[in-house]
Formats: sequence, C-alpha cells, structure tokens
Amino acid sequence: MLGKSVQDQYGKKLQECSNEEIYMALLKMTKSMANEKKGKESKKKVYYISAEFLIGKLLSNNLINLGIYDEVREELAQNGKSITEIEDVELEPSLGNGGLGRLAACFLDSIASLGLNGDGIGLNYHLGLFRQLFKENLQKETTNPWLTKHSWLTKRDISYTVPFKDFSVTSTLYDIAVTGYENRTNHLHLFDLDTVDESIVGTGISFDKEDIRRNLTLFLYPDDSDEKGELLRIYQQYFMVSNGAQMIIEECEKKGSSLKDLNEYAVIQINDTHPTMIIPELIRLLIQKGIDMEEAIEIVSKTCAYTNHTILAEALEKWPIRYLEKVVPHLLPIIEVLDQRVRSKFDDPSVYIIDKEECVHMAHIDIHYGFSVNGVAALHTEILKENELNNFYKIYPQKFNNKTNGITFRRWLMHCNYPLTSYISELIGDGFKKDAGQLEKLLAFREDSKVLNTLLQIKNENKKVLKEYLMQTQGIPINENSIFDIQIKRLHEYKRQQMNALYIIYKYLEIKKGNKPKTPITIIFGAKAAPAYIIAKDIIHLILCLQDLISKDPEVNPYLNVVMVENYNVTLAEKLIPACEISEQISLASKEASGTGNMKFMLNGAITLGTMDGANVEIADLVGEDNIYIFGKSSEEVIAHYDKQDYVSKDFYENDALIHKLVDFIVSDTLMQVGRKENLERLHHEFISKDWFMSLLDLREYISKKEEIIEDYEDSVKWSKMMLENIGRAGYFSSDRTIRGYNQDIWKL
Ligand code: GFP
Ligand code: PLP
Repeated sequence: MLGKSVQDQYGKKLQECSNEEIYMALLKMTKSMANEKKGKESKKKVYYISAEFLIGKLLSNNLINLGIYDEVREELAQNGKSITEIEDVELEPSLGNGGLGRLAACFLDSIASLGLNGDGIGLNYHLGLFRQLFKENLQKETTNPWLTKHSWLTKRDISYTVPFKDFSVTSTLYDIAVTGYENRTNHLHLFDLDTVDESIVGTGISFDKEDIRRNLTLFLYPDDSDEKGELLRIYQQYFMVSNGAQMIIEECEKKGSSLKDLNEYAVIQINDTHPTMIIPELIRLLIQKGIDMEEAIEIVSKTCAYTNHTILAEALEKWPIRYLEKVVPHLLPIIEVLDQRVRSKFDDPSVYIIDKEECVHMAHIDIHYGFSVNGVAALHTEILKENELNNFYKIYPQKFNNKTNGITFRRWLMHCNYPLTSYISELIGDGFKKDAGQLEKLLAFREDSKVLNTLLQIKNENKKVLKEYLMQTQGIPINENSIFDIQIKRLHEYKRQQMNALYIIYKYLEIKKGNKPKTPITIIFGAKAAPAYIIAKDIIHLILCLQDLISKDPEVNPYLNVVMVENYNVTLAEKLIPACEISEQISLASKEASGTGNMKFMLNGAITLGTMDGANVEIADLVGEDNIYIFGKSSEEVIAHYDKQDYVSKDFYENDALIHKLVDFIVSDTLMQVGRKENLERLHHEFISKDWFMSLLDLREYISKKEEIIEDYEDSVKWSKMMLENIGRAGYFSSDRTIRGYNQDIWKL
C-alpha cells in the first residue's frame, strides 16, 4: 500500500526513500483515509472546549486507529525501514502542560472511538508551551516550534470576527482530524490569528506582551507574573471562547436549531475554568440574535457543563473586573446580571460571582450557570462536595457527579508498548482492544510461570529500548540492570518531587556508609516547572545537582543513579512508561485530583508507590493491598492539619535527627560544589519554614515504604505476579469507560 503511494508520489521504491519522504507520504495517505471516515452529523453534538490539548505525535496513533499500523510496520520492515525512525521525523506539538491537556486528548480519542459526534475546541499556539533546557543544573526556557509546512493541520474556510475593547480581530480555523479506533473521524478545531508573528520573540521566551495582534496565539500560558501577562491570558481565553461560541451557534442553526432549543443540539463541556467566558459570550450572542436576557441565561445554563480538575486555590481563576473592562467590557454587564441573580437568591458571599475585591470567580459562573459539575476521581469529587465546594453542593446537590479519569489504551498500551500488546493478544485474544475490561482474563495466568517470566522479559526489553533512546537523544547513560523508579509529571510542590529528592539524599548517605542495595536503583524524573515558579525551579536544581554529584562519585554510582530527562513530553512518556518498574505517585493526600500517569504506569506493569490520593485510591481498591505500596497521612488527616493550621515543618526538622540531616545536606559543602548557593539556601529555608505540602510529615513513612518495595523487587516471582495483577485490573481506567459515563450522565448524545 505504502509502496504504491511513494511510487506515485516520488517515482521511486520505498527502500530508496528517505525517512522524511516516507513520513510525508504516510501523512498524506493517513489524512485522506481519516477524511473518508467522516462521521454522520447527529442532531446533538458535544463540544469539548479546552485551553490545552496535549495530543502528542499523531502518526502511529492514526495508523492504529485506521487499522493499518501492523501492515505499514511490516511493509516498512520488509524494505529495511523502521517505523520508530519514521516517527522521529514528526515534531510533537506542545499544546498542553500536563494531565489536564493530555486528558482532553485521550477524551477526543475515546469520543471518536465510541462513535460519538464530538469535537474539540482550542487554540493553535505556534510555539506551544516552552521547551525546557538544562544549563549549569538550572532550567532554562526557549521556544518549542512545531508548525511545519506539511502537518496534520488542515486550514478551513471558516473565520469569525472577535471583538475586543479597542479593536477586533478575524480568526482562521485549522482542523486536526481525530479518527477513532476503527470508527468515525471527528475534529479538533484550533483557532488562530494570521497576524501572529514568531519573530517578535527575543531571548528565551520574552516578547512584547502588549502587541496582541502579533502575540495572541504564540504561547500556551504566557508568563502572567505581571498585569500585561494576565491581560494577555484574558485576550487568549476570550478569543478561544468567542470563536467557539460563534461556531457552535452557526453549526446548530445549520442543523435547524432555533437557538431556543440549543441544548438539544449542543452540549459544551468546559474543561477547567479557562473557557468559562463561553457562558457570558453565548448569552451575549443569543441576545444579539433577538433572545431576551433571561431566556438566554436559561438556554446557556442547560447547555454548559463544567469539569473541575483541582482544589488548589491558585488554579481556580479569579479575574479583576478592571482587567475584564480593559479587554472585554461587553461581557461585564452580563457577568453583573449573573452575579445579581445569585445575590438575589442566596445570602452567602462565598457563592457570589463577584467578590468584595471586585474579582470575578470563574468557577462560580460555571457552577451556577452550568447544569453539571464533575470531579475527576471519587476522592476528589467527595472533597469538592464535602469541603472545597460544599456551599455550592448544598445549593445544587443534583449537579455534582464524579467521572473518574481514564486514558486511551490505543496510545498508552497498543502504541507505546507493542511487545506487551502482542503478548496480551496471544494470551487472551484481541477483544481487550475494544473492551478494556477483558484484560481481566489475564488474571487466569496468575500461577503460570511462563507467562510471569515473559512479562519480566518484556519489561527488560523495554528497559533496553529506553536506555538506547536516552543515550541517543539526550546523551544520558543508564544501567539497564538497575531498578527503574520513575516520577514524571509537572513540577509542583504538591506532587512532591522534593520528597523523592530527600529519599535520594538518604540513599546516597546510606551507600556512603556501606549499606548498598542488592540491585542498583535508577531514579528518573521528567518535569517542567512554570517559568515564574521559583521554588519549583529550585527543586529541579536540587535534582540536577544530585544527578551531577552522584554521576561523578564512583563510590555511589554503581548502586544509585539519578536522571532528570530534559523537556519531558508525550513522546518521552511513551518511552519511559513501558520501561518503568516503580511508579512514583506521592502527592500530598487530598491535593492530586486524580492523576492519569498513575493509570498509564499500572497498565504497563509498573507497581505503584503512592499515597491515598486521587485515583491512587481507586487503583488500590482494584489491585488490593498486596499489589500496591501505600504510605503517608490520609486526606482526612491532611485536611485536618490545614483546618487547624497546626503543621509546623520546623518541628519535624528539629525533633528528628534523620530528617534534620537530610534537609541540611541541601546546603552542605558537598552539594554546594555542584550547585548554586542562592537556590539551595532558598529551598532549604522553604523546607524548614513553610513546606506547604508537608513533605517532612510523610518523609519517614515514604523512606521505609520505598525500602520495602526495593527489597520486594528481589523476589521476581512475587514482582511478576504484582505486574500481572496490575495489568489485569487496569481495564477500569480506559477513557472509553470515562466517556461512556460522561455521555450517559451529562451529554446524552
Ligand atoms: C490536573 C490534575 C490531575 C488530573 C488532571 C486531569 O492535571 O490530578 O489528573 O488534571 O483531570 F491536577 P495536572 O495539572 O496535574 O497536569
Ligand atoms: N504529562 C504527560 C506527557 C503525560 O502523559 C501525563 C500523564 O498522563 C501527565 C503529564 C500527567 O501526569 P500525572 O497524572 O502523573 O500528573
């Protein structure tokens, strides 16, 4: 098939083509096949609107979903080409930051794979999130260009006028086809502005924040540490929602909606608070169409649903009215009416939309004027209901529901772990590819030593592949005969990479004392820190310093190594996860809404070392306590500490000699040799005087649980049984299950 296509295109045989030529041929072929699968326009459609879609590279996933991956892989191999090398040609779009954006991408895959009519709406950021570089053990940021002349984007003949206070802009729409697994093609609609100009970016990622026509869709999450940056975010958000709202209205009208019945044609899932302005914007547009304000509010309230992804106050957006006045003054009268209606019904300032400081609480708009509010894991939804959003839950108990996150098994098993997928097929057939629950059939092989050994062998092969990949792409050597312990996720204090770093210090000092682990350990990190998040960058510095120190110490590095991969992204995740043995999910209980990395690791046979937080709780329920390593204070205990404000990290530092020693190592002469005094001292001080996410509270338990899991690794039979149990129970975490739930309870397509 491919042979014929390259013959037609380039007039030569497949084996004579360069990887670039083959990639281009596959791109063309795949795009046209995807187009042919365009699904039927059903009456009602879901629009998933999100500031982030962390889609990853698309080639292999599209080949899998079109049902031609094996065929293409085989044809390439026969002609001396490797699919992995062809994949390397593709640039990864970095249109997301972490779990939230990756979830949106998994959801688009599942929506199409279940044959549902649903599109994504977002922005076409030219330079994505920044690209991370390490220099002198510090994170530096640069641009992450990904747009090339030929890409998955298709320019559409659709554009809208978006009015800002002082000027208007005209958008351009680009679509990416989203083909479901052996199912329909939907679209990801990415709006853009033709005048955006990458050449305005100076050193690093700096640019003129006021030049909106040229900067609007340059970056995802441009620096908002000053007012100009915050205003730019409002410009971006409004640009996204105004385009989205205009498109939705146009599509529904075309299908025959009078707009009074909008909710029969459209349901809009608002992914976190970034797209919240779609609520007042839709009301504004409906009023323009001749519908009165009261009715417009009712219509929109029946059409919009909101997903909450965090309880961290810093992430629940609040926009000062004076900012909105500068960018979108035309929305303010509507927001004021929305607030007035709330005030007239409820005598409780904590649920008002506009607060005393004249700030607009975006989540409050979503909750009052959306018909559904969902959390993303059972524990998270309970915390929303009982604590964080309790005042809202008391008003609208019927709106609250849980939808535990999920991941697409097409990418996170079939694509990233071909050897494991093939072996599972050999054991239980292909049914699990469409019905993930069938993975349970693996549990019948619990006592089958051949199967258990093969699982270990596959893991070892994947470890070798990772070793080669890291050597080739980042020049990092790793020991494939060590235990691979991996923590990959955004850098945030609540995720507690800093606690893992303290464990490394512990282990380093133990090895120095002569207590060597039986099997060497490699602790791998991947994480970007937000450019203005100083402590997060200091934590990266600490990890890089430990990596540096240990790599130069022949007394320690035969037993312990630390690796922080540069510019962690989906492509790296796809290499790291299949090779992982210990999955670090160590957030402070109550703080990680769900986590989805935890599910990916489990599915690929890693064993979780984690706290009872987010979806870890559900993983623990499914695999049972013998197949997971849980430690740390419970969410109730943590919430009680916050309520009573009685956690004092200094007490742990002063009263526990071990903790004292580990924390002080950060500012020891040994570490200062490779690190910067300013950063290390600041982090040291942070541990003692703040430690907002209670690393020192759980540290002792963490160290002993980690020692236990490392000890248990020596028993390969026990270990392989745990692997089997984890893979076999992972079916629940398919995003197909999650999307079925959204459709059944919320979208009703
Ligand atoms: C956020 C939450 C995670 C959750 C994802 C998807 O992602 O707990 O799994 O959204 O719902 F924090 P991150 O900010 O962690 O990337
Ligand atoms: N970044 C990437 C590339 C991912 O694939 C994931 C996992 O789902 C995340 C971030 C989120 O990881 P976690 O759920 O561990 O925070």
